Amino acid sequence: MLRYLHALTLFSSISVSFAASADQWQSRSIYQLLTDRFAVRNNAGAPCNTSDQKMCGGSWIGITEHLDYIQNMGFDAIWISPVVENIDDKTPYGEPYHGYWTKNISSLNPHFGKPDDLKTLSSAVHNRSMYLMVDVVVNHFASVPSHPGANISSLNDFDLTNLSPFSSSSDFHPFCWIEDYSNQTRAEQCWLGDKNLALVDINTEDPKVVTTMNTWISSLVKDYNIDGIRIDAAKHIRKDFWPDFVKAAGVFSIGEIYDKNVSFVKDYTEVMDSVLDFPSFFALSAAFSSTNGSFSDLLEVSTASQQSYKRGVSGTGSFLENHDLPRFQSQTGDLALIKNAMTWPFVTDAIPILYYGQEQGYQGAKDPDNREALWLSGYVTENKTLVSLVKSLNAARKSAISLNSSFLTTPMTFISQENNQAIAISKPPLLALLTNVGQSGTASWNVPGVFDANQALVDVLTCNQYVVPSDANMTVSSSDGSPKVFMPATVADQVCEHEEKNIARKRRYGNKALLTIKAEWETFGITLLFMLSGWFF
Ligand code: ABC
Ligand code: CA
Repeated sequence: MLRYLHALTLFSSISVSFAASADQWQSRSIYQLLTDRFAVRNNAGAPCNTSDQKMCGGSWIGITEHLDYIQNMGFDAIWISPVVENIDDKTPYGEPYHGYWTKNISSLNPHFGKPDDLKTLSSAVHNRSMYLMVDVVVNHFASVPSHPGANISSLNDFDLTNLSPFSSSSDFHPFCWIEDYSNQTRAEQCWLGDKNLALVDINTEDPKVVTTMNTWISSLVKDYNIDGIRIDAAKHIRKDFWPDFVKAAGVFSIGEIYDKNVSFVKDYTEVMDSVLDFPSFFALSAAFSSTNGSFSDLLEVSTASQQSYKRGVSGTGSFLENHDLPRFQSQTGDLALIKNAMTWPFVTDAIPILYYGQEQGYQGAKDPDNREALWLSGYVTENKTLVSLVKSLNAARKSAISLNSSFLTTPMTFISQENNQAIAISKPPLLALLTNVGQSGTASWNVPGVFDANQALVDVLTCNQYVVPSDANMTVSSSDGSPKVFMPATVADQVCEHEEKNIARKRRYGNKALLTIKAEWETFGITLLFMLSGWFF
């Protein structure tokens, strides 16, 4: 039992203000996309040069037309870019194709479509029993200074009259750049952005401003039937602003608290439903981006998050990439490392979030290169290793949820390995074996007592079978550094059915799983018998 060094048990059922919605989101799997870059209407072959930082023509209709692509990978929620009208000035950072440069919160961004198009997207998402998450920016509006590039000394350096509904200086905090992110007062009351393009900080201490924001979010959610909100720059507003805001939204809220310290992020889990798990992201990325990465930070951070976030890691968003970070595949081309890192968000207590394009192997580094147009990939799904991986991971998680009613509420446990380049994560009925030895390395895991002796398992990533030894002590190795995700064969077969059946079969036959061949022939024989009997009688 000493091996269970990181066995985590802290998961309390403290009452959460918006428990129902958070609970509903817990079983979901989210595909994050940038509206301008995911799909153009009618699949037109629009060019899109990411370094130009210009609008490429993606739209809500485009998304609606490509929901099959997302749903077929097993996602049941999408997170789209902010939807409100943005500034239309020319800036040194190009056009607001990302949607974060708010000009007017009362009207929608015409580049992404008409209000009816957003309603159509929302209905289409719901018709597929999927959820819609919208990114919302409360912290700031955007403004190009009257003399871009020149030093700014006050709000007078801006023409605020075209912003709406806030356009008087009392609606904004007095000018100052944040400069020091560790000074919380500055982080909340000074400005993001720079002298080329300022993110003019809203005066969220003013009760009139607060009421306007709460009324706005309430209407936005209702008008477009939104199921969840991702709160941009949430750490830049005083914490006690958030409870009323998320209550006004009335749906699941997940905040962006861009910081690697659990001790900093944890407080925000008290004032909104959930947070994007940045601390785990930093540790995850470091653990798998090279064969020298360390798992001890990842275990430490995960343990700390389980213990300090209000609902543990449950309900937080686990991600490997987003639109602000260099893509993982810009840091390593080692397929084994990539597959291991991608597996993590799907096998922990969190809600998995996949940033569009990762499944297509996109390698853009930092903003703006990490915002490639997805249509340039042709949305190809056949023979795409990472698309298959994502499909299997989503299917495995769904199967686990349906097999074990307490899957979502049972905290994961880590089973440390003597070899510090391997790690096992148990979340019954899933057992994930991860390693960072890389594609030319060999990894091995020793996992005692997680499954029953002689139990038949399947690694859902290869559909290979494995029978637990009679002492229940699993010893598993991987000769190409690939991850493994084991499940009981009874349910895993459904997951493998999901995959291209023939490829899975070939793999199994290749591995001389004669029992499987026999079983399949038996099924075939019985089916034939039934057909013949139907014929004769
Ligand atoms: C534009 C251009 C860029 C150009 C930049 C100067 O201007 O596109 O090419 O380099 C939007 C757009 C961006 C745009 C910005 C500014 O607006 O998407 O393209 O950049 O005009 C959110 C969104 C993000 C969005 C905004 C603004 C906010 O996800 O897409 O940007 O609405 C901070 C904020 C965070 C914000 C992020 C971009 O900046 O907190 O809300 N994201 C430290 C700070 C963080 C800070 C981070 C990055 O640096 O603590 O607060 O995030 O600057 C760890 C530490 C962390 C530390 C990291 C780097 O290291 O623990 O604290 O983070 O170890
Ligand atoms: Ca602020």
